[in-house]
Amino acid sequence: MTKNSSVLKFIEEMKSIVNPKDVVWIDGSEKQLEALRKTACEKNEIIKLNQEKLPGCYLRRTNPNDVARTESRTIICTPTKEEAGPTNNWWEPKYAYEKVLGIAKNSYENKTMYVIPYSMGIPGSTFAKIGIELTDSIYTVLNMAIMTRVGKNILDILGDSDDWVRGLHATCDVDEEKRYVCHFPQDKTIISVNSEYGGNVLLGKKCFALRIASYMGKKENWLAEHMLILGIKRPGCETKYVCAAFPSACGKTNFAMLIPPEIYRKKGYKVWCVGDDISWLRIGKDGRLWAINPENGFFGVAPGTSMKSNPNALISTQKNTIFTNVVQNLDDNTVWWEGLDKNPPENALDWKGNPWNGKTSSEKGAHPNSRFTAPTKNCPCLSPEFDNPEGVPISAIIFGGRRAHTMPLVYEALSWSHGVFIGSSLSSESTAASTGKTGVLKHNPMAMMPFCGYNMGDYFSHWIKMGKMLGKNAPKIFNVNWFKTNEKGDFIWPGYGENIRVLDWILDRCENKTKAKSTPIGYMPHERDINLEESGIKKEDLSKLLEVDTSAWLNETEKIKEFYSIFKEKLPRELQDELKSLIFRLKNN
Ligand code: GTP
Ligand code: SPV
Ligand code: MN
Repeated sequence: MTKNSSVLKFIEEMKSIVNPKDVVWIDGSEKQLEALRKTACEKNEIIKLNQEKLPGCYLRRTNPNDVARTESRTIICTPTKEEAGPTNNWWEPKYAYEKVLGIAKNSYENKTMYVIPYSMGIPGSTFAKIGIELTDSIYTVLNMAIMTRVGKNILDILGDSDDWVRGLHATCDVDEEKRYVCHFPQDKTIISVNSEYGGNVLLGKKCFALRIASYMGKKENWLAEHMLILGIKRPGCETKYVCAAFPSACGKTNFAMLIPPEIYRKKGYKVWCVGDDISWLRIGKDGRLWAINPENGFFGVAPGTSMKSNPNALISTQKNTIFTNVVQNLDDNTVWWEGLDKNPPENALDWKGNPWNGKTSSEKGAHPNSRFTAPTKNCPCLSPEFDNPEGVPISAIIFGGRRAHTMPLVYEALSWSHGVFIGSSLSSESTAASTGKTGVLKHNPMAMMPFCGYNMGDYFSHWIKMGKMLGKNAPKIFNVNWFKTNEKGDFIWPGYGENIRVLDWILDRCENKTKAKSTPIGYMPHERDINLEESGIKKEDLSKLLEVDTSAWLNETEKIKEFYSIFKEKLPRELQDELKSLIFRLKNN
């Protein structure tokens, strides 16, 4: 399919190690993909679902030891440990290549090597980047064909350039003790062994579009971020775009596809989804910050997705979708998960494939990190700008985490460097998106802790530098928290569609349409400026949501100080100063 010598050389090298029986190039045609689906069904790798109710949809059950990203086995391989920094696992590249290629050795024996040429971003556009993933897993091929733009045309665009990201995925024995996801930013190479789960093996996603791309962005003055992109049309205004970084399973897909409550819809509010997980941001010719979504599909959390919480996501999954680790309803061969509706199937198989009765079982039927892989094109609120290779201009950047206490519903940064401080000090309770205990409060700067491909201290400096380059065009920065709880442990804020009420205030601030209250932590809304019309939200609850508890915040600054200390001299002066100023403001309030 190509004469590109760097591509052919890489494939030959990898073939000599993993030893496949044959090589199949993925050309992107529906005919080839359909044949692969058929083969995967025959081998029981995927299950064809009810084609009348869910046309083009399939179910996959992964090995129960392989259901989420494995951060402890995700490694940045750079010549020095300092380049990877204190927040990443590090291996020396030579050691890493020997180790993981040793594990992959002969692992394709009697198997086919699939060669997937793909583009992150609109193929051929100035801001798109090309990758080639080699895999022995048809499930991975089928997912990549949804999540990225795959096919022969990508090789044509690449021509004889060697500017592309190399990827090898070897399923091996799905042995969790030998599972590694290695990144070599200097070599633009990713090697993943012993997993078949999403973020570990769909190499275009977190591995390339965040870890490798963040390293490229540092060198080339742009940003690769774990951010959704949405457009919001308000009555009498042109559509404005915002980016939001929330950690995994903290609400990006939901926010990106928000449906405003009726009172807002009647007034003419409408939200458009440009992306739900990853943004590539660069400074445009006009000096503003522009964002593209480099992906072509949604790899979304299934549990909790319903016609009530997120109809746009649910509708996106009704055709040409792959479901992973959800419940199979045996009555009509469809799927189910916790939170889909109040009517769990009684005659079903759980995510592990064991008989499961939703009415009587005390166990969950779907894995908490079960997912759907759905084409973006299915999304009813997909932005008309999704296919615009220039992307969209960004008016605001929003950070947010899952915080039961301390963090108010919304506040605004005093400046770009204060905004970088807010992003850098983000913490959030851990979720099922990664292996390990859930509900533990962890630092997660810019929601990028598991995804930054270089020293995070340098990453903070890069953010500061981008602000200087943007100057007066820099978007305003905000922080939100949908997850504050009351004494009973229930969420105070209703969330989902109601989040438009906060977004409305954010845009008013961007357009200088409303004054804010100065507080030690930043600008905050006056209570009267959050519109509670027809929300059922009580005034006293809003007060609770907008509370700033000085002693809790001083405690917070202690934790930030401790976290910052790991970066040593790499921590930018600006952030140290911001922390000092925050403490000063809190103490002198
Ligand atoms: P990744 O795909 O892992 O990056 O996750 P994500 O950030 O896209 O999160 P997603 O939108 O899938 O939401 C994850 C979980 O948070 C789901 O269980 C949602 O139901 C829940 N959630 C999302 N938005 C809100 C909200 O506004 N309020 C509350 N209380 N829960 C929410
Ligand atoms: C996340 O965990 O942030 C995801 C899912 O979006 S994964 O692709 O597995 O990273
Ligand atoms: Mn994500």
